[in-house]
Amino acid sequence: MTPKAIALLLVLVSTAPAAPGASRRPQRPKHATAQSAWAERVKGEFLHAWRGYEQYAWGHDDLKPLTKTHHDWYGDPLLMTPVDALDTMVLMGLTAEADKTRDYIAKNLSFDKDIYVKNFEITIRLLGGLLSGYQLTGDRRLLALAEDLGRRLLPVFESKTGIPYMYVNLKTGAVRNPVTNPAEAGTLLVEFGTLARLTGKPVFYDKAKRALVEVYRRRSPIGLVGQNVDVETGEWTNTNSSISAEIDSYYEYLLKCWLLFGDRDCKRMWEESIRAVNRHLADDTSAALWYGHADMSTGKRTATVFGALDAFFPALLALSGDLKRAERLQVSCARMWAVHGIEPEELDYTTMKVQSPAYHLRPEIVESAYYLYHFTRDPKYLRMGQGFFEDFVRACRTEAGYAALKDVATKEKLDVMHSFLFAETFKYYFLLFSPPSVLRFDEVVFNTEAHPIRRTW
Ligand code: DMJ
Repeated sequence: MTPKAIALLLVLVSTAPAAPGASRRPQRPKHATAQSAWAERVKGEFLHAWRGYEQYAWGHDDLKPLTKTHHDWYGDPLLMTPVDALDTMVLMGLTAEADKTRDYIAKNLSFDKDIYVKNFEITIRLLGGLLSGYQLTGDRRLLALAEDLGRRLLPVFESKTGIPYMYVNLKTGAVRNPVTNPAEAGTLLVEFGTLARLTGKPVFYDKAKRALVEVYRRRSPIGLVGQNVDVETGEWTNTNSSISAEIDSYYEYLLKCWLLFGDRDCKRMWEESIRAVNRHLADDTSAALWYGHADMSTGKRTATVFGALDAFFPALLALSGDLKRAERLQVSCARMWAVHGIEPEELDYTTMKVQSPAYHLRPEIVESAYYLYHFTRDPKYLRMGQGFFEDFVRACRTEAGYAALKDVATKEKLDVMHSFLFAETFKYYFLLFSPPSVLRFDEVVFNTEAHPIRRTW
């Protein structure tokens, strides 16, 4: 072949459409390009809210997005928003913002304060955020802060039953509020267990594990737990059972602690619990699947309510391998969202009438879309997430950030922007639209505040 013919052949080969299966330069499928545009949009909205926080509330816990002022949970700031936001910035590749925030936390966050704090909230947001921040960046100052915090929280477990008190004073170790609930007592082991593994101090694991087991031990003969328990007497003070607020993430941690630590007690407790939940709380008709409330001893239905918080359950079912129930329940969650074009805190699923009209910028329904997309790769979950995101931006965006809604029907806003907007809501939207390489799902377990904990110690 002449050199001219060879040149012509090369031109033809390089411009010809690739044969099916041919391995020319790997091309991103069209829908992947569209997805990455969505991920960029989410990042842009995250930055919009973050700039509002930086401008009006820097150094404080939360931004008040309507009055453009700040809010501190306990008077003295604990940097709720920066700690909750840090790992999302790292995952989004916002390096300058992440470095500045990490350095600010390391230099300014102190737990040496004479304040009573809610153990559960501080654990899932701050302990979880510091631990995942440490794992993602290798900054040992974050681990040192986590260990200091963990040590100050430990007195909560000093009850007669081992079930933790709700509040602890960070300086004195004094505890208060003996009536707690399964979620607050049982959503600690992912964080305390990780702290134990990373510091080599088993006390953190042992105390939080005992708390989880002590709640489980008090289940009724039909396998359900109640809503409130006295940590001193071990008696239930409210026997209403559900997967809703005050119980929800107790179930989440039974499964996740098996997956994260390989703890076989957690596996057994999860398997027995989910059987009881599906038997007594599921409202399973041919038309739809919901989960209602029931008396923990008799299983008698006490309420047919479901809400924004309950929308974490499709994700949990999917993670446990029950994709069938997970997909059916997500259909119900999407119907709940569709009633007013954004989900209410609670509705009655038999009438679809709203019972509690607020929307607090919650992430759970997006979390479930992300898990379901991960497990099924069905593009309908991408479309679902896109629809949620459009509605969310339209209803909640403000000049300075994002605001919760007082009423999903009127879309009237509240002067509140919870830190989980950064930790969870934006993160799950971003991960839903991002390629799996941004975060290898199988290598992490998310704590209940969406802080990814890597399964290597
Ligand atoms: C978060 O703090 C956590 O996800 C918690 O488990 C439930 N509530 C909020 C988000 O809705």
